[in-house]
Amino acid sequence: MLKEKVEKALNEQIELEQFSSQLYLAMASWAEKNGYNGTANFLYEHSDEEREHMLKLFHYVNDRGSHAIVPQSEKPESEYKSVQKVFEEIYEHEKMISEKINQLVGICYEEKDFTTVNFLQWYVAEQIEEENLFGTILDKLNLLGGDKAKMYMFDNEMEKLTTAPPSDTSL
Ligand code: OFO
Repeated sequence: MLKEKVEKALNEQIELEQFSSQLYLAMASWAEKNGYNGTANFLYEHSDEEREHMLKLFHYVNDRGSHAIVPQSEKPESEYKSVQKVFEEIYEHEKMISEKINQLVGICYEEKDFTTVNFLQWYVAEQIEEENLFGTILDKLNLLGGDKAKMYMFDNEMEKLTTAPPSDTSL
């Protein structure tokens, strides 16, 4: 069974991952409504990935004999000023998540729970990837400066970053 402090911290991380999933879902919906279908598909997929991050923690807590709690997630914004603003927010959000993961690892060290430290290494590595990915996307957007034709090309490129087939838009 996990120590109380570790269980609480993991449940807080579950809540954060759930919020990330909801946030990217809201952003995907905004992008879709505004004609950025490539960006929308990329964000829908990323929302699913965040749910997987949440579930991975969820199962770990229960597998260790503790109790994973379904979080009540805060409602994300549904309106965004631009694609650039969306990615600025994501980048800041992911940096915050990395900080939280590091704090979580710190708590596990304090509690001498090295099994959980080991488990969390996946998240540490994942955050490096995510910060790199979103940092690169944001650099690209900063170069484009909101130019409409270039934004169209950007949106096509985002589609290529999506591994899942595009959602059915014929309905
Ligand atoms: Fe976007 O990352 Fe989860 O952990």
